[in-house]
Amino acid sequence: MRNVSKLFGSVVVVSLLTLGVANAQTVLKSSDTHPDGYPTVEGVKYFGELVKERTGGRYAVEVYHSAQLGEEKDTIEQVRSGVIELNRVSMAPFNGTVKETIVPALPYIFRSEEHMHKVMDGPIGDQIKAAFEPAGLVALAFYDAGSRSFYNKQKAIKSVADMKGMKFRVIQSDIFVDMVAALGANATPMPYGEVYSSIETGVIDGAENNFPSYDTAKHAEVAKFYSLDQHTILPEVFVMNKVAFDKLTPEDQAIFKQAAKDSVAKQRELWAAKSEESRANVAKVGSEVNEVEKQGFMDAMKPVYDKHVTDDVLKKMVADVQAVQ
Ligand code: GTR
Repeated sequence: MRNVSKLFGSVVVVSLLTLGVANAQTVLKSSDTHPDGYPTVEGVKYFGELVKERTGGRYAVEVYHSAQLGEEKDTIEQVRSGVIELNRVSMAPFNGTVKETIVPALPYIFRSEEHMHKVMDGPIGDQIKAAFEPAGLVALAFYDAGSRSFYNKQKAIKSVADMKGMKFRVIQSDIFVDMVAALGANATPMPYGEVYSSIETGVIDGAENNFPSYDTAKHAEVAKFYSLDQHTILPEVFVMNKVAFDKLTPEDQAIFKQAAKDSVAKQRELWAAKSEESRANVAKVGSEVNEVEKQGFMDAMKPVYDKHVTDDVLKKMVADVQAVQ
């Protein structure tokens, strides 16, 4: 009798499988350039857990970390065309396509991380999110990325004069190229995955990023001078393909949005911890961190604003950001 019911049980399972019940779960793919455990990867994983739980398992998220699906610019094309449904990337590569992303990418636009949070959590953040829709994307959340500073293999940069003639890799955005030029140095935009070997072989002297990236991408091993000019406090963006989002029921859309919102708090906590840990890690491999005469860097940025903040929408946004206390 026992064997019979066991057999019966497996018949039921097999027929459910053939009916497709076991396939009722939709798995959404998400990309990230960072390794497993990095705060952005963990933020999206947490989003996925919440979505799974709150949809009763109808949706799940699989995060392809460590640039398994390609470099950031390529994965942006993948999520725009719907090859993948989700993506966590920097906003800098969107500067040419989603004009409103220029504002948070401007050097020294934010006075502090608190100022950035206030702006991005409020109406200006909503305005930037809405601007992703014409590009075929729904911006679900902004995640923390600390501040970006220059690091290189030659010397400690203490003032703008020290930047002269140096070669830096920048993230793929014209704003960053123009910022480096305004500081008297040369910028080479290139994919993140090529930075380590380019510094090692001397194609470039260094790059610019936050502590967790400098640490986890091992750039500290090849460029030991990290100079705290803190030129940008540019948050990350977590996006979804708009066609895929529009296919969700209104109830599920609300679940996705709330889960994304809830994942922000989690990511911020993880970010704060990782920033400290990374600062300690880079010191262990011999990195030297120094303060910078920041006012000189700020004063040099006027041409960048003049060139990129051209129309009334952007001018108003910049004034609005500056007015946020
Ligand atoms: C990191 C960011 C990545 C990537 C990288 C880069 O701070 O989290 O998404 O944009 O910088 O410089 O390419």
